[in-house]
Amino acid sequence: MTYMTPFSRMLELKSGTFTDPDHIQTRRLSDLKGLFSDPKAEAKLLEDNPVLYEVYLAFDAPPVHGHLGYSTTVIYPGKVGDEYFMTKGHYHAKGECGELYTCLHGEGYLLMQTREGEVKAIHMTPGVAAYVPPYWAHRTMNTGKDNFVFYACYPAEAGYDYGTIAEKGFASIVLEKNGKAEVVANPKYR
Ligand code: M6P
Ligand code: ZN
Repeated sequence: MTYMTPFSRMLELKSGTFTDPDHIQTRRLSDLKGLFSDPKAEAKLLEDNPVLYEVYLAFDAPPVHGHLGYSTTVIYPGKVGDEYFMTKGHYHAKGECGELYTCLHGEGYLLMQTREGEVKAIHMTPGVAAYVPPYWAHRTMNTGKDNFVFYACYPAEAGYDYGTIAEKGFASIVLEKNGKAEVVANPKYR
C-alpha cells in the first residue's frame, strides 16, 4: 500500500481565502451568460464583464472515491439589475454526494433545490454551517455590501452538472426589493 502524504493549507481567517491554493478559478459575468433574470441589465453589464466570484481550490483532489475537495468561494458584492451576484449553481454529477458549506465572512444565501422543484434557502452569516444533502442542487449569492466568503468540502468524485441549471434555471431567485434581499419565485423557471 502506498500512502499519500498528509498536508495542510493556510486559510487566511480574516478574508476567508487560502493563501496557497492549488488553483484559483475566476468567474466573470460572461461565464454566467443567460443565468440572470434581467437580460437587458445583463447585456449592459457585459460591456464591463466584471468578476462575480473566485473559487480558491485548496487541493486539486483526484476525482475518485475517498478523496475530498475543499475550497473557499469569494462572491463579490454587486447586482445584475436587482439580482445579486451569484454562482452558476450545480447538481452533482454523482447525485448521491452531499456537501458542507460554512460561512466565513459577509452574508448571503445558499439556495438549494431538488429536481422536482422543491426549494430551500438558508441565510448564511459567519458561523452558519449548512448541509447540502445528496441530490440537492446548490447556488449561493452575495446579499451584503462586503465580500461573501464560504468554505466548502465535498467528495472529490461528486462532479458537476451545470447543464440542468443552464437549461431550466433555479425555481427561486434572490432580488433586492426596497433595499432588502427577498427570495422570490423565478418567472423563467422551466
Ligand atoms: C463551492 C463548491 C465548489 C463550486 C463553487 C462555485 O466552492 O461547491 O465545488 O465550484 O462553490 O460554485 P459553481 O461551481 O456552481 O460555480
Ligand atoms: Zn457541489
